Amino acid sequence: MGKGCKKVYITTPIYYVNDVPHIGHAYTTVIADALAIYSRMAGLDTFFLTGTDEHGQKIEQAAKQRGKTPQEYADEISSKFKNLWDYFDITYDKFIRTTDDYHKIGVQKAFEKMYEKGDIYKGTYKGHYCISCETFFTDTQIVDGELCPDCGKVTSIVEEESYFFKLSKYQDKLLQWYKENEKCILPKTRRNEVMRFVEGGLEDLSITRTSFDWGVKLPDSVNDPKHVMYVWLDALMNYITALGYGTTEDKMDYWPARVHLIGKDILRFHAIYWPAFLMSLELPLPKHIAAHGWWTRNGEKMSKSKGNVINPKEVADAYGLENFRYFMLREVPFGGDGDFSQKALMDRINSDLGNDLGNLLNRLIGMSGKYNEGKVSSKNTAKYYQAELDEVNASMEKLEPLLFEMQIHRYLEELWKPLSVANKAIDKYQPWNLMKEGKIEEALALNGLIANILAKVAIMLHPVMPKTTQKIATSLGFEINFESYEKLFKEQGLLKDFTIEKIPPLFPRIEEKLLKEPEAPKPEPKAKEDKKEETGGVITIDQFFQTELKIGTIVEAEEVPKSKKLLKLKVDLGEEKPRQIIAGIKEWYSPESLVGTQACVVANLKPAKLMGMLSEGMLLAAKDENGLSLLRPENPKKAGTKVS
Ligand code: ME8
Repeated sequence: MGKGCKKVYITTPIYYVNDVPHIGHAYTTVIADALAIYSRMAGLDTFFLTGTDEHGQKIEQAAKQRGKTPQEYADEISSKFKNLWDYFDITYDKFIRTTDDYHKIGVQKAFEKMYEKGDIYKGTYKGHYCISCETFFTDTQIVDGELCPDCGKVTSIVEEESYFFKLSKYQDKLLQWYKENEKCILPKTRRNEVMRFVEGGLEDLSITRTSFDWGVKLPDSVNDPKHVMYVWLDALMNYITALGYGTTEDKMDYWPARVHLIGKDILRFHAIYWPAFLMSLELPLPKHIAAHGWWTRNGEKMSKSKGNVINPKEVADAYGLENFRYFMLREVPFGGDGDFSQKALMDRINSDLGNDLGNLLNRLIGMSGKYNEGKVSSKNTAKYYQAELDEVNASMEKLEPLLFEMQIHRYLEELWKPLSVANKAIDKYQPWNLMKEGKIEEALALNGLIANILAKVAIMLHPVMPKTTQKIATSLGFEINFESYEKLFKEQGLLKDFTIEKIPPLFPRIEEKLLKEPEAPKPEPKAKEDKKEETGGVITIDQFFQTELKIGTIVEAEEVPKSKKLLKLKVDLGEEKPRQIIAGIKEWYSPESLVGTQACVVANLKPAKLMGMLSEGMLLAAKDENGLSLLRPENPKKAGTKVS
C-alpha cells in the first residue's frame, strides 16, 4: 500500500466536561492514538479526532454548582483534557469542541436536512430522563418506578413539547446493516447484543428539549426558538462536523470513519442512533464501532466519592508514560473489563518490558561490544538462522489484522513471540561458546538475528511506545518511519550493517508501588470454605463489625410478578428514603403480614440486581426444617438502630 493511497479516519468519544479526565478516558484515547500512529507509519492518509462534549443539562448543572457560566466551565475542563492529551503525546489531528461555531452550524444543517426529508416531527415527550446519563427511559425500562437502569440514580419525569426523530423507520435497515457487516460492531458479541435490542423494536427518539437552554438552537428555517437539541444528537454529529459537514466540507473525503472507538457504556448511541442519523443524512456508515470494557479499581467502579479514581497523569508520572500506555493496551482483552492494579503494572514493566525487551537490547549491546567492537551485521544471519527468521516473520504476518480489528492485547502478545525467539536462540546457541570454539561467523550472525528481531519489534511497538522505540531504533542505527516499516516489516528485509549505540537501560526495575493506594475497600465476605482454611472459622471482632447490621421497619411489601420466591420490600432504615430490598421469603410470608413489622438488615451490602430490580440490603433470617423466620428485635426499635 503506497503513501497517501487510502484515507483512515479514527475517532474517540468526545468527553463530557462535567468532570476531569481519568484512566477510562486515557484508555480510549491511547488506543485511538496507537491506531493513528500505526496507520500513518503504514503510509495511510490518517485523520484522528478527539474533543469535548460541552452542552446539555448535566454540564449546565455542574457549572451552576461551581458558580460559573456553562461556557466558562466548559473552557476550563476542555483545556484539562487538551493538556492531558498533550502530556500523553496524543497525536490527534483535530480537537473538536461542541461549542465551536462551525460545529453548531453543521449540526443545524444536519437537523434541517433530516427535517426536510420528513424524518423529524413535532410531538410531546412524556417519560423519564436521567440527567447523569443524558438519556430518556420508558416506564418499562426504569427500575423501581424512578431509578435509572444504567447508573441507578433517580430520574426526573419530563413532559414537554419535543421534536422526534423517526428512529423506528430505520429499524429494518439497521438490522440489515448489522447482518451484512459482521464486523461493524466489535467485539462481535456486542453486535449480537445490539441486534437483539433492535429486534425488540425501536421507538422514535426525542431529539429536542425545552426545559433548559444550554444547547444548540434549532435551525432558523424551523423557527422554534424555545427548543435546543438533545445533547446526543449534537454530540454524535461531531464526527462529521469536524470534517466540515455543513460548513467547509473540506475534509469530508475522510468519511466514513474507519473506526469509532468508544466505551461499552455508549454503544447504544453509536450503534443504533448514529447509523440511523447517517442513513437519514444519506451518508455512508462507519466501518467499525469498537466498544471496549470498563476499568475498575480493586473490582469497584471508580467514583470521586469513593476516592478511588485513577488520575492518568499521576500513574504516568510515577511509572513512565509509555510504560503505562503499554500496560493499558496489553493488560486487558479489548472489550473486557480490566482492574487497575499497581502490582499488575509493575509486573508488566519488570517482566515484559524489562526482562523480555530491555534485557535483550542490553545483551546485544554487551555481546556486540565484546565480540566485534559494537559492529553488527545481518550478512550471515539468514545463512545460520533462517528457521528463527521464518518463525519471526510468521508472527509478524499476523499483526496487522489484529490491530485493525481491535485485538490490541493479542497484537502485543503476538509481538512478544519474536522476542522469545531471540532470547531462546541466545540460550540455545550460546554465542560465548561459539566464540570460544572459533565459530565467529555464527556468533556474529546471531547478533545480527537479535538486532533484526529487536528492530522489527521496535517498529511494530512504535504505535504504543513511540519515544522508547525510537530510542531502540537509534541504538540499532535506523529510524522508525514509513521506509523502515516497509523494508523491515512489509518486505521482511534485514538491517543494514551498523555500529550499536550504547544506551542506558530503558526499563529500570521497579520493586515497590510508587503510588499511594486508596483505602482498602471493605473485603467481600469470603466463601465459608476458604475462610475456614485460613482461620479455622474464627474471625476478629473488627471483622464482625465490618458488617453493618440495623433494625429496619418494613413500610411496603408486594409480590414480584413471575417470581415464586421474591418479595419486593421498602424498608425504613432511618435514612432519607426507605431502601428497596428484594427478599426470597415469599414462601413463608405474605406481603400484608410484613408491613409495619421490623427485621434485622445487613445495611452495607453492595447493591445488587435481582430479576432486574435493585436490592439495597439483605434481611437476616434463620431457616430449619420447619420453615424460615426473620430475625426481629424483641421490642420495637427506632428504624435504623444499630445491631451490635
Ligand atoms: O459519554 N473505563 O462522555 P464521557 C473505561 N460525551 N472507559 C471509560 C471509563 C471507565 N471506567 N469511564 C469513561 C460521553 N470511559 C459522551 C460521549 S460521543 C459522541 C459522546 C471512557 O465523558 C469510555 O470511552 O462520559 C467512555 O465511552 C467515555 O469515556 C465516556 O466519556
